[in-house]
Amino acid sequence: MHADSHSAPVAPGDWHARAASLRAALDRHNYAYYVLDDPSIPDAEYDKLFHELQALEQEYPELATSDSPTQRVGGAPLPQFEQVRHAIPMLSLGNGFSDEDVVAFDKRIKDVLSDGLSSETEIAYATELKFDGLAISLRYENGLLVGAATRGDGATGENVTANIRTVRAIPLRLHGDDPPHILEVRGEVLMYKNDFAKLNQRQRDAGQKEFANPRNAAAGSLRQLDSRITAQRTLRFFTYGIGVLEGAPMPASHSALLDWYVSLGLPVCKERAVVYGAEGLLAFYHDVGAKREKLPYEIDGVVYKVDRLDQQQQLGFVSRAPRFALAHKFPAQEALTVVQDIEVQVGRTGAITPVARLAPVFVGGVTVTNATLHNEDEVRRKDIQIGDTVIVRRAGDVIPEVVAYVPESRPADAKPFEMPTACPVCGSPIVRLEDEAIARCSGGWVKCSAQRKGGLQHFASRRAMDIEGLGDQLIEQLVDKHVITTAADLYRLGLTALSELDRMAEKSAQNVLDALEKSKSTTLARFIYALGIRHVGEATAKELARHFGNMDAVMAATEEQLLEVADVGPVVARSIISFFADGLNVELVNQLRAAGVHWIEGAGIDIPAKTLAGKTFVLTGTLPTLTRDDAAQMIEAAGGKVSGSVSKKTGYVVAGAEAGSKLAKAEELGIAILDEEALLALIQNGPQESPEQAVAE
Ligand code: 9MJ
Repeated sequence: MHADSHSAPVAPGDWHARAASLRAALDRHNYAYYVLDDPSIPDAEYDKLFHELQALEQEYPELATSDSPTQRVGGAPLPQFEQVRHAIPMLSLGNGFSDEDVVAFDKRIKDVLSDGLSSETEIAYATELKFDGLAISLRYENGLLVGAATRGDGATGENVTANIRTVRAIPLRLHGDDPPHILEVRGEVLMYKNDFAKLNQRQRDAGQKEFANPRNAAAGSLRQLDSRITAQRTLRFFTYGIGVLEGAPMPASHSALLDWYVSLGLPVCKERAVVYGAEGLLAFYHDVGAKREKLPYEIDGVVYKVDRLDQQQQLGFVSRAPRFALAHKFPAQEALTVVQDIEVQVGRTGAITPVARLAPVFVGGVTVTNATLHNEDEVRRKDIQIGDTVIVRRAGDVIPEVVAYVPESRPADAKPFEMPTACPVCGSPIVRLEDEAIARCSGGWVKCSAQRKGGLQHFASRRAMDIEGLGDQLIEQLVDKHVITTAADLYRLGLTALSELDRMAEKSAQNVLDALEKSKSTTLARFIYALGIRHVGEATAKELARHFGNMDAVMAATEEQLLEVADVGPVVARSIISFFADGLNVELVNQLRAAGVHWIEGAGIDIPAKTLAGKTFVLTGTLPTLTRDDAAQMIEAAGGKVSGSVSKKTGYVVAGAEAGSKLAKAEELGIAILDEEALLALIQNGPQESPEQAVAE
């Protein structure tokens, strides 16, 4: 924090200096937060400084300069937006969708520039992200923001200056002592995904219409006639272009232009590079594609621009798009299609999920025919009906979902969804508890084969019993053909029964049997998780295993005892109690144990309670007698944690035969290395303090 940002006592008459220092401090914090993405003070501190400046300016109005952070709050509504003519038109971009398009783009450019180049020279390109927002032009005169306009049709846009002033990522004054006489900065206004989610939550709470996506939310916020509303929405900005420039030399390249913008305090996205040739362009495309979902904002592709501005000029324009640039689009994540029907699916806990059956549509790189509608309330809230045209979204590996319907396209015979009263699979009544969003089939796994299948699929899944080769479809067949009912039946399967199934050769049947055999040796935490107790996820299962150390104690635990476990609240505790109150579930556990499913129980090997509390272990290589799971289970039972990678925070690395890079890293960082014997001793006795530590504490 900066010394001048505190409310120091100020001598009367020094108000000017105090206001200037508050303005500078607030600008700096804004810049750190919105441009550098590196907050310098807590929000509450910022607010304190802001209110101090506001109070000062109210008392002495002559202190309120036009670039003061207080002038971002937004004023009285405009009757309409004024039209603004762009001195230099705002361009659009040509699009490419495939590797071939990119290769052709690079070739076109090489052909035009061929005069001055040898045929081997690769073109230098500036690469950046293609933001999915609104293009804006900002006008700075002598460093001061004086105007902002939307792109409009490229020649004429709308004057949105009052709204743009509320965007804290946009400097009201450029940094540096020698700003250009005139600078028109072009870039994109957008909304971050988390700010979009918060905005929609607020809209929901206020009973107002939600926005379909961050782009619409950004557009809706920027095109508000009342800038006080814009001020309440967190908008961001990234620069990527230039219009008029007077009173400063034009940089020689696009990358140099962006570097200059950085020095002027303008927000420039860090995800950019200079690359060479089509190969460099495609590598950038794939790099960005891989991190797309993790970015805090939405992008719909990447943009390539010939880096050298003299070459850009030589290339010129085709219609209104520059020949020197290409937008390489990702497959669209949203598409329009028609809801042909709404059916319900029954999950492993009986949860009833309405699912939209869609006319097939290509979105997010695959053909989608179903999309989740989550639950009954969600269908009502979004008012999705059968026959509607809807926006379907598939982002990354996320399950496709219906975002919204298109009101103009609703047919007269559109049919609202009705929640069935009986389970479509087993006919048991569907019930919905008053305070729950989810309706459930009341049949349980005994009556409802959908729940049985779901439960078994969960039991076999990788993070539960990890039965390799026992996939969802195989389980469906086994249940449908009444070969199995419970998880215990899985361990009674024989080669003949399995080989008789569709698409099951004897070899794969044997593989499944081997996997079943292997799965019998497990950990208590995995076993608890595999049971599929409602509200008991992986983390809770681990805590239960760590706390109780053995299965019988978990099954016998009272609500009070369960509440002592980290992670367990009343809802989880009651769910566990009611699970084991059902004799069938207790019998299932006993049958599984009788079938040979086993684990190392904390109590059985007498591990002292918390000898390893606070210590993190990394396991690597093959230990002489313990499997890695056994070792992990013992460490966790003794209160330690097991991690997958070595860092400075790692307490010990347990190394067996053929340990690899983790061992090397541990040696490099000077982390204690244990063999199996040393690990067992440590678990029994706890860490022995070294003499220095003893003194230090
Ligand atoms: C977007 N939308 O992110 C341009 N754009 O350049 C980037 N748009 C552009 N550049 C010239 N990164 C015209 C439009």
